[in-house]
Amino acid sequence: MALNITQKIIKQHLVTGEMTAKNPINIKMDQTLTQDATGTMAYLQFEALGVPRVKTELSVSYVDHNTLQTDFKNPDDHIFLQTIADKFGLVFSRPGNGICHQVHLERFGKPGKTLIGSDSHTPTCGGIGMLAIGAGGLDVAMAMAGQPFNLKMPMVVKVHLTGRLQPWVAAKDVILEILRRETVKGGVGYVYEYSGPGVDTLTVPERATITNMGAELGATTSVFPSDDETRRFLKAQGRESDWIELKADAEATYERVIELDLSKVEPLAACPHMPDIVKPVAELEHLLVDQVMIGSCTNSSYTDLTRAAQILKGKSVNPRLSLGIAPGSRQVLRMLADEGNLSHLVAAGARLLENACGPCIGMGFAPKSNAIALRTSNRNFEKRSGTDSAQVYLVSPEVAAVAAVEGKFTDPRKWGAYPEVKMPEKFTIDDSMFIFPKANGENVEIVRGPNIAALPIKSGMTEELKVKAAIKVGDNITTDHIMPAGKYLPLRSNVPEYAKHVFEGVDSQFYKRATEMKRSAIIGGDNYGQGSSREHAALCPMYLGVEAVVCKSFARIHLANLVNFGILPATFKDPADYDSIDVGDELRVDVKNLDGELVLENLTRGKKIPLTHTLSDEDKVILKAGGRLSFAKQQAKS
Ligand code: MIC
Ligand code: SF4
Repeated sequence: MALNITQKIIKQHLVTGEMTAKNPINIKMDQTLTQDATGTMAYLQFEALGVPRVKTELSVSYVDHNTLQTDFKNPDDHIFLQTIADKFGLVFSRPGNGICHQVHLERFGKPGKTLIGSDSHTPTCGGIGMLAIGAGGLDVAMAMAGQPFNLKMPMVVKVHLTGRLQPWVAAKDVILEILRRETVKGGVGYVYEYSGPGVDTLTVPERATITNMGAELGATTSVFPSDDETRRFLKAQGRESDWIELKADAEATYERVIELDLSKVEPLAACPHMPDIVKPVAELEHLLVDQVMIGSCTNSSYTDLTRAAQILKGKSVNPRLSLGIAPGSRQVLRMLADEGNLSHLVAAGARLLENACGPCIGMGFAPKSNAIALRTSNRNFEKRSGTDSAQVYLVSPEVAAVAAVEGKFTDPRKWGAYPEVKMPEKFTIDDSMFIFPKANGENVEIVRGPNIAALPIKSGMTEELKVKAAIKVGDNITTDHIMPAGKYLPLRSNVPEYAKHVFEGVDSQFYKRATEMKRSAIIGGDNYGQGSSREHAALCPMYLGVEAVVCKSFARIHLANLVNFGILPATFKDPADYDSIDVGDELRVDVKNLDGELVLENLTRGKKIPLTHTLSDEDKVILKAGGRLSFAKQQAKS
């Protein structure tokens, strides 16, 4: 049978299940990655599983989110992660080495392999032909323990690329164009697989920009073929032996096909406050700009920043704004320095930020009140930048650099000659900021500072959920709405403290109300839980007594996280029933039997509301046990 790339990789890694669309399958994970903001929790969970050593081909623990170190909390997390890595056999990427996705692409990603990461932008490595999937930390912990990853067999969309990008048009514009067409929920249940003659014209970092932001479509992942370009990239990274060819069979079939002529794409911007509100830059030229940030795992590669430097060479940053530069990795930073491009950036007045996530996750460099900020990152959710009133637009490094000089949105195509930047034949390779594991970690002592709180574990599900509606929210609620990051990010390893901020920006009374209600439910609209993979968006509500989320539809990773933490995820059979529940209503759901439809009784209004769910048999057992960790522990005992 003719197979596409997604099916080929899944087939090679299939442990159980049938490869028919939407069917539950289990696949073996070759590699894992974590970052510090989700990693501390993932390793606490891994520890709880009692497995002495990771069982993957490669597991890497990165530190890139919490690097400001304004007090003991971040460094406590770092040393905890370093000692954990040492003990359990992981590679540790030290703070200062770069953003997990960029570094993984440079140093570890391998075509044809599977990767699971506790960060929603893990699909970045799809740019190198990996099947790279973002998940909650607990799913990553299970993969490190050698368990296969459970998912629904994805449907595959073919994105057929033709033509070639015009000067000043970038990979960022390609993914923005796809987001414009597909929306932030259009990708749920799908893998976006790129093909066609246009693929040859894109470098690996360009492909990685596209697969990175496939996360914003809600997609399971995105993947490019592994071809000569992939081979050149790996060779330049000193890893040619990691290359294999990977392409779809000529007769492979797809669920849908998207045609995209690269030569017709124009410079685009995602407007506040969603990545799919996309407009041509040419239509935004009336807008003055107050801040520009070039960086994040989407656009911080060597070519991105070298091009920005070439645009800024001999120019000055406009006095009305500040330009921040956050290179994606130490490799990128060193090469910028060695080739003189760092000097152009600094001479132009750019402010050099650490090569980490930084402003992308609201860690410093917040814009001023009501600012218009142009950022090359992937998410422009309200308040994420750290300034509630800021308006963040997502753009390519080209558009960002030109705006930094002009002080306003400017269609870069008017700007003269497009600086040509070649992919290097050899990247500067320096792995000295990785700590590779010792053969035996038995005697390593794990260092736990006061910020590392014990892991809350839920007891089994009761036969009947008798809860009160603690909050009712609209469509496209992100995990940033549920569990704000930014200034609270240092609390990631301290659930009791972090839980005080659940839904804070949406409803400041939520914590108080949920605590008083003791047993509660969340009522949501469409695409509930989109965005980040942070399992705290399930874990912290669980800690506050949330037992069910009832909404119109869910985002994939968040749905899995809810199951993992023992919260029932159910959808309205008839979306109109959303209107039949209000905050404070008393609700009852009989969950003795999770097979088939459920009925929610709104006791306050005397109304019966039919609910549906997409739980697999395994999910049901996990929910009954009170979550995946309780389930795994029960199994270990039996
Ligand atoms: C993000 O971009 O929102 C994050 C921070 O990288 C998250 C992970 C997290 O919440 O820790 C993600 O994308 O999964
Ligand atoms: Fe870091 Fe931002 Fe990428 Fe998330 S999206 S991994 S915060 S750079």
